[in-house]
Amino acid sequence: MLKITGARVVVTCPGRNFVTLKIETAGGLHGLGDATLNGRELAVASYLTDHVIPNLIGRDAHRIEDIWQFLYRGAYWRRGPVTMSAIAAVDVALWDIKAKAAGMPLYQLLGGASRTGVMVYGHANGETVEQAVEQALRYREMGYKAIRLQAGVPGLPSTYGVSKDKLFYEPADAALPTENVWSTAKYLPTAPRLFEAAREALGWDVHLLHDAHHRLTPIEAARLGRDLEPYRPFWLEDATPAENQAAFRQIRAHTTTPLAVGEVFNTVWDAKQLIEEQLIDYIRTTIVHGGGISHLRRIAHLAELNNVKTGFHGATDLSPVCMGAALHFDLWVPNFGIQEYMRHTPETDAVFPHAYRFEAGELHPGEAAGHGVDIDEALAAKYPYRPAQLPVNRLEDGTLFNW
Ligand code: KDG
Ligand code: MG
Repeated sequence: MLKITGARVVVTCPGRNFVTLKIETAGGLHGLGDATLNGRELAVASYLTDHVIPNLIGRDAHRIEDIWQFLYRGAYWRRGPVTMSAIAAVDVALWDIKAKAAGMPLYQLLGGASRTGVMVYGHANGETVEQAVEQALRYREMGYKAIRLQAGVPGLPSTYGVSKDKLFYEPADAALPTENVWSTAKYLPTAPRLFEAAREALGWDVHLLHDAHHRLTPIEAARLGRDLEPYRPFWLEDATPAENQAAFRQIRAHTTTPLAVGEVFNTVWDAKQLIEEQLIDYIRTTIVHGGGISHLRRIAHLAELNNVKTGFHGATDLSPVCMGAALHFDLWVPNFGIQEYMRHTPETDAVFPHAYRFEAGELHPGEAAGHGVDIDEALAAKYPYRPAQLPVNRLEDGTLFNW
């Protein structure tokens, strides 16, 4: 029995908001879990403080599965991003504690390393195709083996994935949502042009990825997938909104471009049909939004049976605590594909000292006991919460669209 004696939520904003759960035990060990849900941070903080923490005190920190089931089944109201992010925070903090108690890095508890490092992809973007390709060349110089490419769309004032600050893209940029304008007709020819220019400049010895960010219909996505085929993309991500899982049948039927989806999913139920019908190639749901290590493990096993690999979401709104846990998972999981790695700012890295490191296009979780990520609470307190929401998107005639 390793008694949980305390738990609290730390909200901090070292450049962007992060919600972190800290669980303390009688033995003096503590564990951390990320609970950040971009633009809706305080909802998860309240869910944890008001409804979860009172249920944790006095329980045995070693009974991770029982606590997971208690929080999932016991709430009666299942699933959803707020609930599942809160459960994930508890789950990851408990895995952190268990691994610390064992004196082992977390990946050893999961089954040990399946590889020597975790291949990551970085984000190259620019207002124009030329600028995006220039950035891609910089990423290759930094050692990246895989690069996501996003470029501005001629005729649109701004678009998803294009930022002024080239290393730290942060879309949640205002207390009330920024309004963007979208035109699929203007966008569709730009991605193939971008990939053509990138292959010319970078050659074929680097993986290239692209995110359509939920903006296409299945038939538009099918056409884009076909147009990208000559450039052999590693994946086309979030081609179409995925609440309608069967919609991916149409895309799949028309293109051999690999498909990735799932960063907004919360449970295996969001992806069951996509995985079982082998409609996708990569599942992007990651630790914090998908119920933690205990639930991601179930998703990954189902995916493995159906030739689907992992490709975890790793944007800056997933804290270093999530990244640390994800890297241990990535190092172990047999059907690993790739890990997204958008760098955090130096301020964020200082608040969350971590054992993981980047080297030659790969991340390694390090050998510290637990998941290897801690929080400097005194420093965190210097960065109070600032309201920030993600943008919304409208079509040129004003119709509200997907962002
Ligand atoms: O909070 C939303 C971001 O994490 C998301 O827009 C980033 O699509 C994204 C990606 O692939 O990193
Ligand atoms: Mg994405």
